Amino acid sequence: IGVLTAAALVAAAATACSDSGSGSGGKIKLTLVQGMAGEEFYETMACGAKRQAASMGVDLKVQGPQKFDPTLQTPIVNSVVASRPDGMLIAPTDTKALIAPLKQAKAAGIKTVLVDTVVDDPSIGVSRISTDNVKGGATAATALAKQIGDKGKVLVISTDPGVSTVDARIKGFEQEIKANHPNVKYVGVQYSHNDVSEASKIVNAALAKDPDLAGVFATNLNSATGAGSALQQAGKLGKVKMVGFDAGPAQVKQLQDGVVQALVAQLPGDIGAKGVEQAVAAVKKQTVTPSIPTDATVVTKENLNQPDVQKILYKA
Ligand code: T6T
Repeated sequence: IGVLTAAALVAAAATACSDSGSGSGGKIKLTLVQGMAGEEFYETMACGAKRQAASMGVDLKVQGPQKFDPTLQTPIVNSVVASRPDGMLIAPTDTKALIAPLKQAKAAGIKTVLVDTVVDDPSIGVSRISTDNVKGGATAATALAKQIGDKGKVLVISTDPGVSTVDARIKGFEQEIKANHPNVKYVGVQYSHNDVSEASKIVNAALAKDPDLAGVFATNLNSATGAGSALQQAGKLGKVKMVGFDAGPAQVKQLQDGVVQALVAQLPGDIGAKGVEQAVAAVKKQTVTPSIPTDATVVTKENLNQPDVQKILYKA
């Protein structure tokens, strides 16, 4: 086996993530609607989906709003529905607001697969593929409790209520603290609207209110980036411990710098690839799996450099 040069590796990566078959006739046509364009979790998901689409000879387009916001995602769904693909993979940005547009997709005969997030209507989505987020939240609670010696105040930073994934992570976190950590005092959840600077502000205000804050659980990428930089700027490194969901480049840097002690890494590439598989099966009227859980891995400084951990870190 030859050794790939750096240039060849870049070329291979570009090939793996480039759009597959642009609209050639006769192919199954799918569109992936991301929760947010350009964000590492959803770009890694797109990469997995594109690779799978290329291997199955399927045409896949990818679109997403500039912000994680149902008022920006809804018009994208409407235009995808108007373009009549055979199937759509979507990460809905709100459990309720996206129900009506997704009903339109169903009425138009578009096979829809929910990737990552879901809506509160079980009739939508021929298949739903995501991390077990309740379990992931509980895992984060266990990791944070261990870091703080199982005592002290802990705060959760999330995005917005009504986002299925992060709501489930909060639920799992709360349940685990309540059930198994009597000396950990949960001071509640605050919402950053998925905005890095808002997450920082929240942590700064929390530190002013509770100078003895012991730990923070950040439920996704932007929450963690903002919360971590606030801890860093406040000189709280090592004093306030943090666990974050997701493993983008900024989170890995924070882990290396001792800002965050553990990450719960998802498998967005697998979610995208399985989404394509299920959508194609639905279009071909083959057997579809209604619910597919994907794995989560706790990443720490200790296991960060293991090859099996390196390969699950999100792409930049
Ligand atoms: O945590 C992921 C995703 O699972 C969640 O639904 C929204 O936030 C992320 O995209 C990370 O920022």
